[in-house]
Amino acid sequence: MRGRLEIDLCVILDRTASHGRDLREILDGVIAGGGRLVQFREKEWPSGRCLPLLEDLRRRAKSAGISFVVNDRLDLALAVEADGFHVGQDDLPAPLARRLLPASMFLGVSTHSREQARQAQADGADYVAVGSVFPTATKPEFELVGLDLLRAVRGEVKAPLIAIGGITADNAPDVIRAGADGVAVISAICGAPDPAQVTRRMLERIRAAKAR
Ligand code: TZP
Ligand code: MG
Repeated sequence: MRGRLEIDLCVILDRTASHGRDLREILDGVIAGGGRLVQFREKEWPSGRCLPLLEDLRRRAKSAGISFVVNDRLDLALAVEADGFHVGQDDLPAPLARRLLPASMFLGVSTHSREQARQAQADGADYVAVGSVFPTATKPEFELVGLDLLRAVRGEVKAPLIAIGGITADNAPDVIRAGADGVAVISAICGAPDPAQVTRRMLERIRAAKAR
């Protein structure tokens, strides 16, 4: 079955947030900074166009021994034998995804309400993402849920919780204190001049908040 995911920090590799920089370069920085989990997210390119880049990213992640998740695109997740697959509320329904995935593959589900988070857990999600916790420019149609929803979901859902949306090294400790097990970030790292340095700093701050 599935092993264990280290979810302190999930860095989402998103081409449009990387301002023309190669995602390989960003992934190398994340690995150098100690990142243990990345997700590939591509909302525009068709699958065939993604594949050479995705295969390279997957290879790099594997040789560094870190976990690799693919957002929304089941064909691509299966093609590169990703460690996990992530769906949003408008993507493939989680129970169907769970049924189509090999038992060894993790399933993550994005949620924006208590009901959705409870449902994601019931549907077999290995982790539940909650957001957008803070305002973000990365996802134009984001639903702002705030730290209050995170606290409420924490009280009702035992599955690991990943907070997403507008998270930075500065506010990550607040998110952990509100009950998240980890955070997912796009712009804070894909848009940073030095992704390795921000990865390192975020991990330090998250781990310090958890230790308290
Ligand atoms: N889901 C909820 S908010 C969000 C997604 C994919 C975008 C997060 O991006 P950023 O740049 O870390 O705010
Ligand atoms: Mg989606």
